[in-house]
Amino acid sequence: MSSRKSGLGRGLDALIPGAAATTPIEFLGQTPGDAGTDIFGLINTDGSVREQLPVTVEEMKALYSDMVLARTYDTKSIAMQRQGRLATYAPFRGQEGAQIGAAVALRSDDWVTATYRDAALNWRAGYPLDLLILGRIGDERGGDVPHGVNVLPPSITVGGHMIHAVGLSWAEKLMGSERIALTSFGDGATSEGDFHEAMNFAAVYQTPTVFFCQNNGYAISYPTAEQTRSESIAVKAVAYGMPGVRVDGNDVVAVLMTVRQAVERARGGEGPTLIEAVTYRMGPHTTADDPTRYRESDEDATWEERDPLLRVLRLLQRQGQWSEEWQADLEAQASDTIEAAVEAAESVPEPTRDEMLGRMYHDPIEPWSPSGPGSHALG
Ligand SMILES: Cc1ncc(C[n+]2csc(CCOP(=O)(O)OP(=O)(O)O)c2C)c(N)n1
Ligand SMILES: [Mg+2]
Repeated sequence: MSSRKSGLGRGLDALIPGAAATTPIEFLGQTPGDAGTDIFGLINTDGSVREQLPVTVEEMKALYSDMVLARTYDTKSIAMQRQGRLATYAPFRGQEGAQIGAAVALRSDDWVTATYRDAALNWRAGYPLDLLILGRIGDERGGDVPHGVNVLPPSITVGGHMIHAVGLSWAEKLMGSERIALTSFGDGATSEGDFHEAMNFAAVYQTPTVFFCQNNGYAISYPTAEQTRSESIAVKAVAYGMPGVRVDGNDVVAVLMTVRQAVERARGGEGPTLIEAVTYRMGPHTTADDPTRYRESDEDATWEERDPLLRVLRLLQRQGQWSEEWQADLEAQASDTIEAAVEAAESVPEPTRDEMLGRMYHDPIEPWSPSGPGSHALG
């Protein structure tokens, strides 16, 4: 860990009762020479902590509970896909710490634009679970986000949603509101033109945007090391004129602190930040992928030990805050919540032909016939 002190982190000290904690802001405002290689982290894999954490025991338990729900959702979704009840599914096992930490740092009316792999982030930011599931069933009404939930439907297009976050946050800035936007994307998305356009525009116009990259090691089968010649993803921020920070994406508290600081900068009119959460996709790219074809066999074991849930479980055990009964309760509650959401999603009647076409065209096409106008849309 770096011992550099930028002095920019003083504002955060108030959030750390009695602690002189290192803050992620130390990694912000780096110079091109040393940018983006240090990783900010607070919780070790054995559950010991490097410094006093800026969260209470209750908050820690709530973060753990959210991660348990996220993992239960992931496991259930894979099973449902295997049963033919969901379309292709993109697992996020191993990324729960990054996603929950980021979402918890937001205000409920902040904007979120995220990906097909961000179910936990989207859910924790307010997207109803049953609609997430409905979307995975293949029903586009899963994208009908309720009024007041400022989370866009998950983007399947890699990188496309980053520019939406910049536009939304720019609009909020022009309207003089305090709302900010967080956009979540993968390491592979940084090779898309949209990433560069979004980063440049956000920096030039100082939009209140948080760029949250989950570097999970791969873009499908393509390793991050071959995705870019940059030393890291975070270092790319330097060229655009915004701070870039690298954080242990499997450390939910470190992610929470880092995103919180970036959010505070954005809300305070200091512009965008790029965060690289270093993590690992423990499962396949999607349920249609076989990662054994492109991964080293010992890689998974290394990352099993860095599991974001395991280290918090160990931390709670060290503090005498964990028991088997509590764990069983959490899992049972998570399972009930997810079963209820699945039931809600599966009880939505199938859309009629008119409903499907009505959502596709502004002016409904009548009479519709297999060879008539608009028929190409189904071809
Ligand atoms: C514009 C576009 N190009 C290609 C694809 C096909 N595709 C789907 S996921 C993916 C890899 C994305 O990798 P990354 O950004 O690291 O996200 P991850 O899947 O690892 O979460 C690709 C190339 C797509 N969906 N959209
Ligand atoms: Mg990736």
